[in-house]
Amino acid sequence: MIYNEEFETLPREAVEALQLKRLQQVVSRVYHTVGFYKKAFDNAGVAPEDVRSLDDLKRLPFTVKQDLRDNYPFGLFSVPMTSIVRLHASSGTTGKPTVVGYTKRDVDTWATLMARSFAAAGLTRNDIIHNSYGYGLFTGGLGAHYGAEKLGASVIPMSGGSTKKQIMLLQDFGPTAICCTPSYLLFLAEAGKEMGVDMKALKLRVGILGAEPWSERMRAQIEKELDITALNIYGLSEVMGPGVAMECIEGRNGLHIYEDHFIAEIIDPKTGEVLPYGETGELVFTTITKEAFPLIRYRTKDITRLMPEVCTCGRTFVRMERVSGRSDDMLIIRGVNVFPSQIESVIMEIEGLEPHYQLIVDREGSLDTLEIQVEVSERVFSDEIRGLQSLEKRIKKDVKDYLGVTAKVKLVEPKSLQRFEGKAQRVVDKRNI
Ligand code: DLL
Repeated sequence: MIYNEEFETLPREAVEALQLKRLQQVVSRVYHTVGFYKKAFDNAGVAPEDVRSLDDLKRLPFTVKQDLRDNYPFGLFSVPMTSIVRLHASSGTTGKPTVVGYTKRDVDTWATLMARSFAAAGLTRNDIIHNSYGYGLFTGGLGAHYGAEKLGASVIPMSGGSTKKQIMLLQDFGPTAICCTPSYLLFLAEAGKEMGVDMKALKLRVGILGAEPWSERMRAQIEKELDITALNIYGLSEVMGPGVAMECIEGRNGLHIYEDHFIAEIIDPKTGEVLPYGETGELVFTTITKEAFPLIRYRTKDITRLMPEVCTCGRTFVRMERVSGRSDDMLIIRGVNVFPSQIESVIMEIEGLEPHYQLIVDREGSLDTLEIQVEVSERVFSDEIRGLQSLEKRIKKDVKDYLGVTAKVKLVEPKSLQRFEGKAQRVVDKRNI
């Protein structure tokens, strides 16, 4: 079923006409309401009136995560706080998170796009949706929740964690769909098996999986272990949350971008030049209907390509290929976004540690692991073992408290980690996704 048939099957010319109209409105609005954009446009020598065609979008400057950080927490909002009904946040590159806000209408648009996404997965009001995305500042939980309710389905607001309870509810409540990260679903499949549960016999029919990179290989494994259809959902907090793009059950090849709300471009991450359809590069989004927190040409750092070919499902929105990587060093560990620079900030706050560290990321079974190896100072090294142990504990605790990830910590001798002449290679990612 197509949830918003009127919009989702618009002829291309109509999509583009709608995009242009909405783009012109948003550009004019941000110019007049957000100091940051006025300055950025003025510096680039463009005015809102210069946007006469969609092609003129490329004259506008990019927005990057650092801009969000510089305007922390609410500096890029385009409405007064009295109009904001919801805040979410995700990882920034260092200490502070990136904060996003929504008006009532924004929350409703988001719910609609999530309802569209569920419908694209073949779900209706007759379905029971088990939602294991985390509820809280992360957009996954509440985003999927509101969409499921909008669709009229029954939603189980399970959130993450409590594996045994998850398995119990999957058996007892008989949900027909599950929302979580692909790696967590594999983990649940393993855990269920260990508990003696026949995971293939559950009523689950479909998984709406995203928030981290995954592969066709993982899809095949998930489908085999659980006997379901595994579909890919994409989104990012800055742009909205989950439901920016979604794979349809008919095509299962690329994710339809909701182009009546977002304009997507692919750029060369080195030069910023816009690349034609089909070429691989960094995905850039402009939001054209958001009220609270519109974004102009936001660089996602996600690497993909756009596929304009018409899909068998009847939707006319362009598809993006599954994200193949990032153009920055952000890691996603068990669904939590982490920048090496954030770990560095935590380490640098702790006395007795040297600024030499390495992050080893791996996957044990279906779960990501992170090991932080860090050099201690000569003084600490010659200390007694108890001192070293409490230092390890402290790092582990701070990383968990500030960044929300559990890490193994290994203190190593001074000068034992590799040194680099150019850019330091801090991360060794051994995951074979
Ligand atoms: O992860 C929103 C979301 C929640 C999407 C639930 C899908 C499902 P952030 O925490 O801001 O938001 O992280 C956004 O996660 O830039 C990508 O790098 C990555 N990501 C999200 N979905 C996918 C996906 C949510 N399907 C960042 N495939 C994005 C690959 C994904 N990477």
